[in-house]
Amino acid sequence: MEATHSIAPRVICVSARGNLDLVSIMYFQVWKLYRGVIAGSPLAVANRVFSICGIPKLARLALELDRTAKPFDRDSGIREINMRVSLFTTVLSLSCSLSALGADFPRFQPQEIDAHAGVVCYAVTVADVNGDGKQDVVVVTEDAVIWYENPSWNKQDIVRQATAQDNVCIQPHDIDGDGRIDFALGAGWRPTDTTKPGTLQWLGRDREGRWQIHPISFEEPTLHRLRFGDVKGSGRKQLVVAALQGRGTKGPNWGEGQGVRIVVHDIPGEPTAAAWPIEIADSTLHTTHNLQLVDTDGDGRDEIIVAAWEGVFILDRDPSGRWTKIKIGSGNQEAKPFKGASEVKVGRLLDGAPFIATIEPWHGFQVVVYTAPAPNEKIAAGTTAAPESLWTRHVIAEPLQWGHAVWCADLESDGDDELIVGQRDPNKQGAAGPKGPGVFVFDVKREKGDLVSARHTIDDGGMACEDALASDLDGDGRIDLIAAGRATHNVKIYWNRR
Ligand SMILES: [Ca+2]
Ligand SMILES: [Ca+2]
Ligand SMILES: [Ca+2]
Ligand SMILES: [Ca+2]
Repeated sequence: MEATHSIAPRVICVSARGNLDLVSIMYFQVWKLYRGVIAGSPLAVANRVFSICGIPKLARLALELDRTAKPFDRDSGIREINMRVSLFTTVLSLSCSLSALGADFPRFQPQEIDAHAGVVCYAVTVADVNGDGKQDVVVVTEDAVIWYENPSWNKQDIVRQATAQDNVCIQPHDIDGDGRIDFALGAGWRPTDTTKPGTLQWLGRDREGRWQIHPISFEEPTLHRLRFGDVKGSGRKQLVVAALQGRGTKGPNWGEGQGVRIVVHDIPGEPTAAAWPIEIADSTLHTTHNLQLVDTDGDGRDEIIVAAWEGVFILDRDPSGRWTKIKIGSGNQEAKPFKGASEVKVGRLLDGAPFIATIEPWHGFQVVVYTAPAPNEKIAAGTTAAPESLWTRHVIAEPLQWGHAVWCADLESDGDDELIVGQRDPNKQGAAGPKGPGVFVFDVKREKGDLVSARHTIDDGGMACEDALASDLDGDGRIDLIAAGRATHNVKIYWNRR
């Protein structure tokens, strides 16, 4: 019930924007939803509902009306409620312009917390490193893992010059279950060496709080991305690791030869032992540049969404341990020399239907959104999606030189996810749109059956973005952006302000 209460009013209010008759009807529905939850008159409920929906102007109006209107008699029934809703919407129409019904896109205030973290900031994530309840920022550079303490952003090393250069990827998880956050770290990054393995390790603290490096056995060359998730439905997370290239493959046609082994590691009872049990989720795809673990079908097991040379795929494991691969996105197969898709994240449209956002082709120049064949259709193996039924591909922006980060989050608190895109290189001279590199947000909506998107520039030129993510760092309910740079070497927070 909690989920319904938190999501439905947002959806209803957003759907109703621009149509006051609808506002009236929808408000009544919202009121019905909330009357058992929030004490007080319908207008007090409206105040709460609109506050939750992120429409402060309407929330204040409701509060004002509630103070000035006659006391509401709970027994006087639906007619009274309807009359008040009618009064409410009439006053609305007089008091608010239609534009005020829609929340404006937030302003993102930049704060550079490090002007030079390293030669290359390969990855950025957030985790509560010191256990004070505030998410800290963690950055991986070629030779260090650094954390920045929220809110001073004081910089401290976790490790430096203690792992095989270059470090390349990181994810937080309490691996040893001691209540303190640990990190899985991929290192030994050599992008074209498809014979010698990269190194996998986890970083945890001893009793005295000193960081220790624990190697994990790993055989695959070009270790590139890792994620924690429960792909087995065991109630405990596994560590899923993807290399970039298949063993022995070479460019420019990286799509030929042996595929990448996507390796699922169980965290053993004694995680400091290097031999973590593994199984292979797939070994047929090439240039698997990124992956996300997400339970798209609500069966309690995460699927692996992977962007590859061959397109976008879902890898799903059934309880017996059998893996199924479903192609859902074509990727860009026309581009040369690189093909397919490189970044990938799942988001939600306002109607609740999932979309998948990618950069295409590999290290590409297009921002692409895939929508499911039918709204709300289940998308994993064994469900209603027919194998090989590709999702609809929408190119929502191009060119965008060397797109290198995608994240989905509801930055406006209006019920749907926006796409956050990090661009690593400047656009070619004379190209349309922003000059780049930078950070851009795309607001994607369905409109009369089509997908439309609006671009918002967060940073144009000040962030050669290698990695980015979204997280509410100051706990004000608005989701902030964090990005880390390659050529700019920097780390920035973009504070989500109204
Ligand atoms: Ca903290
Ligand atoms: Ca721990
Ligand atoms: Ca699932
Ligand atoms: Ca949104």
